[in-house]
Amino acid sequence: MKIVDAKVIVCSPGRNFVTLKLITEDGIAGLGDATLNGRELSVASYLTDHIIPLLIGRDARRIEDTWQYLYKGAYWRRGPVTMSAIAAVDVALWDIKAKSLNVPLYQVLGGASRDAVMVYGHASGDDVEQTLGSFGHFLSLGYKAVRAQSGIPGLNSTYGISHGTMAYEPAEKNAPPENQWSTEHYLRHVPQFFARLRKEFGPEVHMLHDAHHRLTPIEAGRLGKELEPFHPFWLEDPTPAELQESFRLIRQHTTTPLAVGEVFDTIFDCQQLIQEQLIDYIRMTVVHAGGISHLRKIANLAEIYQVRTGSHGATDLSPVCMGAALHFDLSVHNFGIQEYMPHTPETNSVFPHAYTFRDGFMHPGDAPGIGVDIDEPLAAKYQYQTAYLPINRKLDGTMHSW
Ligand code: GCO
Ligand code: MG
Repeated sequence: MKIVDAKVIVCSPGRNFVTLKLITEDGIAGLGDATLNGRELSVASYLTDHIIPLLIGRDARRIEDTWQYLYKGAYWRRGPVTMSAIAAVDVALWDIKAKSLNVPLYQVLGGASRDAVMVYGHASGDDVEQTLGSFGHFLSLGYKAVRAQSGIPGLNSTYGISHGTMAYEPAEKNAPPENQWSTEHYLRHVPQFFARLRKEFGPEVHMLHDAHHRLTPIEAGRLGKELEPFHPFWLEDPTPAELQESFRLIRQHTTTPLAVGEVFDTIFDCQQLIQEQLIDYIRMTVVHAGGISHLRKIANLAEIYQVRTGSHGATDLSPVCMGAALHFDLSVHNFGIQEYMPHTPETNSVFPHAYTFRDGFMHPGDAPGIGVDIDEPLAAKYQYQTAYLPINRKLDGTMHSW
């Protein structure tokens, strides 16, 4: 089953997406997401310039061999651009494999380990009252787990707060927006905010929070400890994780569960975090972590150490990634939770899909393959637009992690 054609489709139905489409000699088409927010064209060019010429004529059935060929064959290993490009090929090949067998992808991945996958939504607001309203709205939609981010008194902007009624969307056209940061303001605010949330919504709902890489380990230890009475499901990205051993310090101070990894791209980024049981959830997802093949190896390593998955699922991952992630989530034994931000109607019309949401849970559907398609003529109407993620500065102007 030879690959005879490949194309990279860049479109912007509200935000930018990069999609790889592979076609076999039997006419089966497979899709893979290759979107890297704010750096989309680099992955598109890596695919067009370096990968596609190597794929034409290869046997589409040899998924693992192709993965190794692209990973080892490049000599220059790892990195988000390389791994997103490899992921797109890998997912497209899994899509083709499952379509050629006429089954949904999860059946090829060992079958379903559960009936459906629990997802969490994103509540946010300029202040606590508004965030409580947004949280209640997610509960009324059936969500069993909700992430809560609120504006911080004294700061004119922060991570995770949407503009008006739009879902939170960090990428902005033309130049990077600038956010303001103060660790002191943040640490004073979040425990009170979580106390209000728990009081208002009772003990059952899972409450999540994203610190978005902004604290030092000891500050994260303090926050984790102060949140313990309110039983958060997880505290995400408490500190930047380049230094994996820094999580030891957080662990010494708190039993609040920790989730990390949306910016990681290979198993080597989380090996120590997993093997020393320094985290509870690994946040890596299909598109940025080398595809289904590599992510399954990460999940298998994590399973031995009782770490569960909690894949990234913001709107900057396309519906192609979301579909693939749901097949992964349904099949892997140590699934924990899946992030879910619904895409805009424009995005959904460009990417028709079989996955569904019901009562806080999602299912990838039973269409053959990953169950996500792309409407190419419609995609062509939405031209790429330069967009940047925000940057973050402390009140004195010092650059800080965003
Ligand atoms: C999350 C993430 C996102 C990222 C975004 C960057 O937990 O969903 O932190 O909001 O910031 O995906 O592109
Ligand atoms: Mg995050």
